[in-house]
Amino acid sequence: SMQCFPGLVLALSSLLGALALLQLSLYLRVPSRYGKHEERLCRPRGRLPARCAWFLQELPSFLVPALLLALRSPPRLEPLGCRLLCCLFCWHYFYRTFIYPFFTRGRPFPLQLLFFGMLFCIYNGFLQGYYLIYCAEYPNDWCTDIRFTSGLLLFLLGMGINIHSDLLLRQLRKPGEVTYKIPQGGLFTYVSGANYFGEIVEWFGFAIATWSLPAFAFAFFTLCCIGPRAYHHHRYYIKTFTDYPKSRKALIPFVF
Ligand code: NDX
Repeated sequence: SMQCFPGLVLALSSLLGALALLQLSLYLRVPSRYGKHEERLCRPRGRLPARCAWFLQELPSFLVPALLLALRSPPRLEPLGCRLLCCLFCWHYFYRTFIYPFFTRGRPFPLQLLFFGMLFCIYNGFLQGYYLIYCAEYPNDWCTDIRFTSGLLLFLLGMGINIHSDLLLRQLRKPGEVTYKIPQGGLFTYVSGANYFGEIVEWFGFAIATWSLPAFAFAFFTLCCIGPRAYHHHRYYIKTFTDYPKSRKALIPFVF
């Protein structure tokens, strides 16, 4: 049966950190090619409807840790912290897999990126789940620790912002429409990448609540992946809409 190999956790987390840096260097200059940054001439054959694509891509991030949690034998009853934290991770990906895709009005998604996205979700789902279920040790009063409580608060706040912003973006289109408009309301009043801001806050909250290397590596990865994307969205809006609100920032309200 499975057990904790600290060296494996260290290796997988380091590789995740390295992938984050690779992403940063790739995507600071050019955006990843999906959504509004996809090249116009892309063959339609190389794409899948947004619904299927997001469902398939994100499913492993829910399934892998959920299965690790369910199948661990003997079931890990103590400490409570590990199961709770693993459930938080699964909760986000339950939303991202089973709710978000069914409402999206996004354009078809490139198959190639879908493949890498899925690999990433398997990798990260395994790393976070394996660490929390087989390796993490928390004191019995972790639930009252300032790291857990403040991290959980940030996680919930970020998730709220992320879901709300996803909703505002979706409402910009009628079903079947594929045009881009200026996002309004919520945190979009302050930043172009409100959904990304929420997601980043969420995963840093998760990292603080778990106080773990894998979770900090994932939060850093998220920052390097969608941070640059927020910047490219912002540039796209400024270029496309002459009436784009001048005071709006790219990612962090009032700052950047
Ligand atoms: N999926 C995370 N890297 C990614 C997919 C791509 O969950 O090879 C990372 C995730 C993957 C990436 C994933 C990992 C790295 C990959 C990358 C592809 C290449 C890269 C694999 C897995 C890679 C190396 C080299 C390291 C191997 O038509 P449309 O689609 O544009 O419509 C959009 C619509 N919309 C608008 N509608 C009207 N008017 C406007 N102005 C509009 N603006 C947008 O809203 C969409 O339907 C929708 C959202 O669009 P957008 O662009 O704002 O968000 P999107 O990027 O699609 O993300 C959707 C949500 C969002 O909440 C975000 O926070 C979350 O997913 N997300 C996304 C990416 C990564 C991630 C979270 C994370 O790292 N935690």
